Amino acid sequence: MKKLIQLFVTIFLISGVILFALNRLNATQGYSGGNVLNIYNWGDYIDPDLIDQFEEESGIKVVYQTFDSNEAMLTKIEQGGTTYDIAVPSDYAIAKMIEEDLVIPIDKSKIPNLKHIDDRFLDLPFDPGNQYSIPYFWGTVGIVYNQKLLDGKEPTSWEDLWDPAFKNQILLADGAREVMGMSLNSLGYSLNETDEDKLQEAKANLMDLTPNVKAIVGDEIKLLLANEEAGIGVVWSGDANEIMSENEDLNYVIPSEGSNVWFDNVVIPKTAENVEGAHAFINFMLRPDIAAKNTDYVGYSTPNKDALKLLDAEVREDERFYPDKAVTDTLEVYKNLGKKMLAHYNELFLEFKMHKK
Ligand code: N2P
Repeated sequence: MKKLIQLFVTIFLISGVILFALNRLNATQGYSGGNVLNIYNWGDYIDPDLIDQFEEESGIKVVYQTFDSNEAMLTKIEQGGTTYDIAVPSDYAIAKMIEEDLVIPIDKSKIPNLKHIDDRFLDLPFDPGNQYSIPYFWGTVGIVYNQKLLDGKEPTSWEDLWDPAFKNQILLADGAREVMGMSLNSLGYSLNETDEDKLQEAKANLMDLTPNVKAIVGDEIKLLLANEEAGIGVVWSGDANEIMSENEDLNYVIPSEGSNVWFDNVVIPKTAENVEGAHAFINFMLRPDIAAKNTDYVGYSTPNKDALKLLDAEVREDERFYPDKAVTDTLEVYKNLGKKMLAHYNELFLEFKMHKK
């Protein structure tokens, strides 16, 4: 009898393991059966508790995958073979996706919570009338630095990063527009420059930065900076904000030459198989209590005016992350430069990366 019970228990455990493994396999391949929502988002860009909460409230199972640059996300969606219901590109990437017919219009009647978004984040040039995209977070590109590691030298401009005193101190976010933009801005050019001579000058300028560059990295940049592996990082504002709460020697500055202001919006890719679920998710994320919790977790700036009211004054009034007009006037949005020019930016960035290695 005892043997029989043991046998049953063993069979039960083995089938459990097999079921679990099958489930994982489905998840990693973008499972599309049942009521499932496939989300493709930037890394570290949602409070994981909110995924659980959405699953519980909606009965929809979320399958979640991440990327760490617009270029990586675009390449994957352009290649096809994906069934994402939700993606979160930035401004210029949204314009490109609209142009390439990769996204579907949003049915606003299913997004009543859109009323919580501040008007200044609606109807922006990359998606007039928000036909295809709904605001998620916004922010800047800037410099996070560790006062303790830099012997009292505090960078305030892009140009400062070329100072030989910062040898092997800089970590760069792995994005072509971000790094090329930094170099163009440091030379006094627009980060949307298309003049070939100026682009070559910007690349040569990056080559000159090589001795100061420790590495070009993805989401691990936060951990490396928080652990004081480098004194300086060129990062997106919210990533700086998040690590600043863990290490009080860190500070964030928007460089004096100007920089990039970006807007990340939620879109529904054309390949979506759960359009209904995608609308439910977008509406859920716009609820002020949910958006506030998400903002607290990720550290980025929220376009949701009613969520903002729920945050501590200390957060809302921090001008490094909610800069005033005088600063935002110095900032540029990346333009959609077209397929060819974007490929050229990628190439120049790659040449710099190869040189760096
Ligand atoms: C999140 C990255 C935010 C994206 N780790 C900037 N567009």
